[in-house]
Amino acid sequence: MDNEISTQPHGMEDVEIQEWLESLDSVLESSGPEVAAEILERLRAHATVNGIDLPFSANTPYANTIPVRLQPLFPGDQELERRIKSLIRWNALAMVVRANRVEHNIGGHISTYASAATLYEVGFNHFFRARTEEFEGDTVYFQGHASPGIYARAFLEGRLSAQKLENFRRELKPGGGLSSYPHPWLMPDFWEFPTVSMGLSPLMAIYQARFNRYLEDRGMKPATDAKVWTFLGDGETDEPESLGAITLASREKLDNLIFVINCNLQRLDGPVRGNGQIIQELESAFRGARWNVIKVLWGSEWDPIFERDTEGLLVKRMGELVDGEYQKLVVSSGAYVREHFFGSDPRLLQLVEPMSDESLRRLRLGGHDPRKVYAAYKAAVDHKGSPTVILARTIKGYGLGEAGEGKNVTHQQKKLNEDELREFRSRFGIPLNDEDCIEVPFYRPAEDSVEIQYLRARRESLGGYVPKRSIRSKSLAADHDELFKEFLEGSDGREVSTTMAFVGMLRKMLKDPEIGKLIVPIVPDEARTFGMESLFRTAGIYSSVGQKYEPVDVNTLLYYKEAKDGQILEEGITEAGSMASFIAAGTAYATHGINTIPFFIYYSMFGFQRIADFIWAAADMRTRGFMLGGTAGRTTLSGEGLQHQDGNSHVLALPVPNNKAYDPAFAYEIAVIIQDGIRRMYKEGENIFYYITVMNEPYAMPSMPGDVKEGILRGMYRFRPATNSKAKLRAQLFGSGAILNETLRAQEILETKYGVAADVWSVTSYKELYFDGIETERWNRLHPGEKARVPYVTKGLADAPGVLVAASDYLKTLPNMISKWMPRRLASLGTDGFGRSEGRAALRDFFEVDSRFITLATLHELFVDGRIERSVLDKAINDLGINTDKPNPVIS
Ligand SMILES: Cc1ncc(C[n+]2csc(CCOP(=O)(O)OP(=O)(O)O)c2C)c(N)n1
Ligand SMILES: [Mg+2]
Repeated sequence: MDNEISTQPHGMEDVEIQEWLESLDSVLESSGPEVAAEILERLRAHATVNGIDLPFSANTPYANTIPVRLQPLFPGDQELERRIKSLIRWNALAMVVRANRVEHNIGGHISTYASAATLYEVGFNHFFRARTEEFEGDTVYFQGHASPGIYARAFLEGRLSAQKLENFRRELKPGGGLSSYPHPWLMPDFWEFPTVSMGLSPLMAIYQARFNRYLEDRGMKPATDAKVWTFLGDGETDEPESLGAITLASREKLDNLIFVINCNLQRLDGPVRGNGQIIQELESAFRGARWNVIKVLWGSEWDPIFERDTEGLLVKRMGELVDGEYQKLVVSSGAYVREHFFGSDPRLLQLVEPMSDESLRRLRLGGHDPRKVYAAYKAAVDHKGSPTVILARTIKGYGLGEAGEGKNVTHQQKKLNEDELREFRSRFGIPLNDEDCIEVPFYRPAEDSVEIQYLRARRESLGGYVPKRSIRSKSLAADHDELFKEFLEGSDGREVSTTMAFVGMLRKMLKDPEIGKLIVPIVPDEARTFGMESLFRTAGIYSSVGQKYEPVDVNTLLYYKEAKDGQILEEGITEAGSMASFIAAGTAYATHGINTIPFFIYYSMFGFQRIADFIWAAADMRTRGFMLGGTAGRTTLSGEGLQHQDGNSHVLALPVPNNKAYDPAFAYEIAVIIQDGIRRMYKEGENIFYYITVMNEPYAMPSMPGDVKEGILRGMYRFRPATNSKAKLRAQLFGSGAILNETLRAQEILETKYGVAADVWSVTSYKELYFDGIETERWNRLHPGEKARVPYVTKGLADAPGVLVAASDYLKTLPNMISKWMPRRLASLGTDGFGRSEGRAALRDFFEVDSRFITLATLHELFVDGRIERSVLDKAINDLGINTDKPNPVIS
């Protein structure tokens, strides 16, 4: 980097530059910043017209965005707030140090909160408004690694006991503990948003802010000035999700959204941009995306120095250093700062001549100065027309001194020695003597102390405590039998796909007097694929600005209708963004007290496989709603090939504990699952959500064969028993999704050609069957003295004779994982391997899941059992036209 300082480009005289600057100053003084900006804009245009090639830069100088003269007065008691903050710092540190004394390596983070304390405290004391009866409240996404500080504050507020703090990261202790990071699943009365998987919360927050507008525009909640505050790390911004949706936020003019990026210039291993400037990089990205960017770089101590610097030398020098140099400077002595920072130019040295080394060392960064942070927050909440990002410069591990302040190891620092503890205590004025302090006790002043009184009063004036999660929505009342009845009746021979059947249900649900308004259809640019375009016109596509153009297809019945009160969230090609909308809608029962019911339909391959971590976060957040994996099934989606054909998602859905995953074959099965899902989630208030795969293969939908609702929901039921139950050769065939039809064809072939009488079962959910099995085993293990329970699968197959064969459009592991509860050996067919661009018949031959292979597997099982001759098997292979030397689909 060029360290030479010159303010005289191309020999321009100082005086000339000075004249230009002075005349701008005078315009500023007499006519204000808008006129000054207008003049500069005109000058830029004029320069361009005259062939002056102005280099593009989205950056402003390396200085505070808000000048001192526009800085509002700090409304709080700064000294008292500093004392409260110091106590929180101490308790946050104590929590981590104590936890690691009790159990070595239990972990926890000190340095993240240490750097962010002022950013949070200014928010808590002056900005974050709680949810009340009258006001919906602000929404705050806390940086996951700062959680010790948030707990420590709740301790001072009297919301968390010392016992809870003692059990930080030891949640299984009697009386419970505190989760390492924000997890609504584990602390449902406290945390609202899981943020610790980096990059998820910035994207979720953008869609949350947009969903708030959606609710307002659709008249479902009053328009308010509630804000969505999102705290993130500068290192976190390297996650593609962090910045991936920032243009949506500006396009939608989300001035209800505020990002606060804690720019301590460090991540876990070292500097975020040792050789560059992360703040300038972020500024240009956000300014380029048309956000309101507020830089808070320098504390108030710097103000007089800037004032003395009439030549702009200081700000130029500040722009020259790379972050690696800055990291070194902040932990160096005043003498070092004088020599290495100011020493680059005698004129700079002169600026700080009157200052002692000690006062140079004490020059604070902006993110540690409440006055600067307050000014930035105030400007952010007052700003109209675009989202705001605050880039606040801080020091990682602020206050830890030798124990880690600004050091590369600071992120992992969990222990302090006695000297370090005493130093920290003294620096922040914690009233503990030398002896007590090394025990690192939690410290809370008396209830009637000025600190606690002040802290309580501040929160009271902001409506109560934050974070706090509560459920304010009322349960739905209706059972919706009428709504779903028609779908139990079949399609009268008409061939429809399960996707079409689902869209029919969706259309009907949208008209329902109770739930119609609550439905939120979400689709990432795939509505036509699913035959949902008819909903465009009837439900409308949500657009915050309505429709400013006449759509090209306006004369058609199904035209592309955008509307301010449109109901469909047509998100464009972003499964991550759509999932974030799903989460916002699926948690509105808590966040807003509104029971919105999201139906997110997407290409099934791009769900669990692509955005699994968002789904995990949704589960943690107790999100409710329905995810529909469209065009599902490795062999059912023909033509599309390796990247699109999904035989994985039902396996990838297994780990999500509260997700119910179904692979239904028929319309009535879907109807039963959705109706029951609405009941469980929105009437009974269960914290579950659904994954349902729907296919695009058309076939006649049968009517529901008797009362099989329980079987559908629990995972399997006998769909079509064998006609000749007295036959000598018997089999049980299990089919799922579109492959159920192959199973039914195999049933026929087996009966007519080989004299095998087979029952056909529809397996709607291997996951449900598996969970039932492991839970039953567990109960039996823990209750050996009681009558053993029997898994659902075992019970169901008690009177089911013959060999067992399962086939699905997913990996063979699904049926295999429940086979241990079956009465006999199971042969499993499935679609392990890469997909192919082909038609359905060829694909099912390739993956060996068609009726021929199901027939063969059945005969083979009978042969292994000694029930049929080898010759029968050989002939069958020949008759069925099976190539025994075909490539192995699993690895080809
Ligand atoms: C997706 C993901 N990857 C990695 C991590 C592990 N991790 C936790 S904190 C951290 C560094 C955080 O740095 P930064 O975002 O700058 O936050 P700071 O603590 O400096 O405020 C990392 C890599 C994580 N939590 N999530
Ligand atoms: Mg950082």
